[in-house]
Amino acid sequence: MNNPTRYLITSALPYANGLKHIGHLAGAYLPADIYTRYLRAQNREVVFVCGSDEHGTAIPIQAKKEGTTAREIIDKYHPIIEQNFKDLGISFDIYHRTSSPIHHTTAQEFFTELNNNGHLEIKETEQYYDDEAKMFLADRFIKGTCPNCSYNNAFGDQCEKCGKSLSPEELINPVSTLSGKAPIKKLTSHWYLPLNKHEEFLKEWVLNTHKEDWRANVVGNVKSWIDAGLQPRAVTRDLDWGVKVPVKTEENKVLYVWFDAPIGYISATKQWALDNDKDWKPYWYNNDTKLVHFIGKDNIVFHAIIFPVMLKLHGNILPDNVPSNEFMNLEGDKMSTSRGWSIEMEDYINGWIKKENGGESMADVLRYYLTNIAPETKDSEFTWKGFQDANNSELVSIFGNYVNRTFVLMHKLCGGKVPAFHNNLLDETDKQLIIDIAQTKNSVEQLLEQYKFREAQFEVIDLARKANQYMQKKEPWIVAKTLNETPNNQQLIDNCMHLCLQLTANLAILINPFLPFTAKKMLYMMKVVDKMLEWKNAGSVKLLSVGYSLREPQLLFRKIEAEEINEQLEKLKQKAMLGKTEVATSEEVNVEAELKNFKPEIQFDDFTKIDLRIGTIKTAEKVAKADKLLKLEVDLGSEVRTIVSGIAMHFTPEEIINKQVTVVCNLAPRKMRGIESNGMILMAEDNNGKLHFINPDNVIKEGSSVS
Ligand code: B3M
Ligand code: ZN
Repeated sequence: MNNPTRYLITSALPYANGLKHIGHLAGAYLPADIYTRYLRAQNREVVFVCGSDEHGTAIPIQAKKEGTTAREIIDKYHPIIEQNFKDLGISFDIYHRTSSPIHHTTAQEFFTELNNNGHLEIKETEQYYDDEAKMFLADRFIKGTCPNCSYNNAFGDQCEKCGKSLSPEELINPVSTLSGKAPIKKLTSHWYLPLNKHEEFLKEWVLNTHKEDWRANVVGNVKSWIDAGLQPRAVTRDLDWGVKVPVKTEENKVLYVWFDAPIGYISATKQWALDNDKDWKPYWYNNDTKLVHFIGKDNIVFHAIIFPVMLKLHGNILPDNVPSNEFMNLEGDKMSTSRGWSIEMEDYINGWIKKENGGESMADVLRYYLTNIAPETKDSEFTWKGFQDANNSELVSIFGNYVNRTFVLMHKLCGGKVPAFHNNLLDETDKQLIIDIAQTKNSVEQLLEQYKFREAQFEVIDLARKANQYMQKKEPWIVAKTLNETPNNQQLIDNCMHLCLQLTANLAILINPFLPFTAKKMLYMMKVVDKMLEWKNAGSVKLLSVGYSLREPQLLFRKIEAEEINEQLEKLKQKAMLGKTEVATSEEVNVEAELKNFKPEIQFDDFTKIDLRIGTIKTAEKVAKADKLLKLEVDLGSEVRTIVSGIAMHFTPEEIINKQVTVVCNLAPRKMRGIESNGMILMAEDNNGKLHFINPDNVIKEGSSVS
């Protein structure tokens, strides 16, 4: 679209069910941020929206894992993810939540309008039902044997072993993860979006209109869905967590998460407009709005097929582009938080940014490397060695080194001021540099408009590379040695430094969308205001005025040592080991596998280090604001200990008074919710996830040791 009046940029809404890793960052957030920062520098009207996706079965499943409620899960992860994005310089205009009332009403109104206008169909089907939990089972709540690879722990919607998409009906020996029992089939009715009726529209719109300007992977993905034959998609679910279906029904029905989540872009825009006294409607209804959805590869069908059909039926505008990346692997393997093979944004922030003074520059280093290896057309790979190399041999040696040298020399040879420029002494090398500056601006601009972030960033670094070569060729420090021998020498030095400084100002403008923290530092060094970063200034060599005095240089990037990289590799390995045990002990994995997997052998001495004693629970009370915790006073004969135990979901305080328990007495004290816990109660877990105390068959003296 040429010359839109306004831009609406969206990044996929991450599920607020856990930390997000740098592969997510590289896919849907960093490129969107670069694009938005570039548009803002152009003074275009732009709103950049995102927020937490707080519905779907991902949330209650995580709640079950953490022994808490869905509400607690979203309230825990939403603010963490929001802060992580901030720390990495992702500049959303709003980071909204799909649990907000404005989202619920927006999604309900959307559904009602489609339903009232006859765009949805109701169908009755048989679905799996857990007769014990009295609940229809969402796909993720059913497990069984994969028909494809015989893995006996496949989910109802996908086998994580072989990757095949499944429907619950295909599973062999399905089991409900809620009760552990085989589910029964029961009739239920749902609303469907008949995608099959919109095939012609999709063919024309994606495969024809956007054949050239959308990325090949997106067009290809849409084509394969269409070729396979589009089917009606259920847009409601039997579940009690989500946006309630705004029609009276017998069961608890909610909108399917993939129906409500993209509407989250609309509700976020509404909230942004309310907060900023703006009108949201033009963003979703006017044809002169350019809507761009930045997403990860596995979200293509939702943003390029399903949501556009919904938007069309609802009378909204359609996205102008849906840039989607391929996957970013990590050190030779697929990134996965659950397997521990990942670098969480939180980890990176704690390990690199918060650790050192001026650590924001480490946010830029990550941004730089992720863009450098952006999987725009094919899968790519993050390696810590690659990260180190990109920093040391590009950011430090090329960009940082150039800016630093320019400032040091300007202070040394030109009195700390922007020197005059003598046109009469302009030579071919100078002329070429001036051309390079203007050309870089144009090519960066063109590449950004085409969502080619990796190449665009390369152009900026390439300009710094050329600048280094220019300086190397001019050697002003050598010229300075013979200052009095040739009459023009100071003027030649001035010309060189003048151009080098103008080029530095250009670098600040051009790097700003990619490395905003670095651009800020450069502004400080040049003693200029934010306005200088306006895109229209790029390409010019008249940005800094003659005679203006500039600050001392600041270090833009520091070298990364081999030890730091080895430390990260070690960390990753350890996390992967922990990740594996976590997966193996989570309730999601079948009990059989868990029973078979004994821990590695230990020596008798290791065992005798643990001081196990019998105690009696004297008092028990709930811990405020912690659904899982009980605070216990446990009599151990010689003393009474305070122990905080995560058993509140399994026992009421009253029912456990005077129970005998086995206590690990010499465990280091730990603070939980501000209460110091001095020991741990041993529990056994049965097939249904219910906890049981380990106690003697007859009441015995408190403090008796267990061995
Ligand atoms: N939460 C899936 C994901 O995080 C989903 C995206 C919603 S975008 C409207 O991959
Ligand atoms: Zn399989």
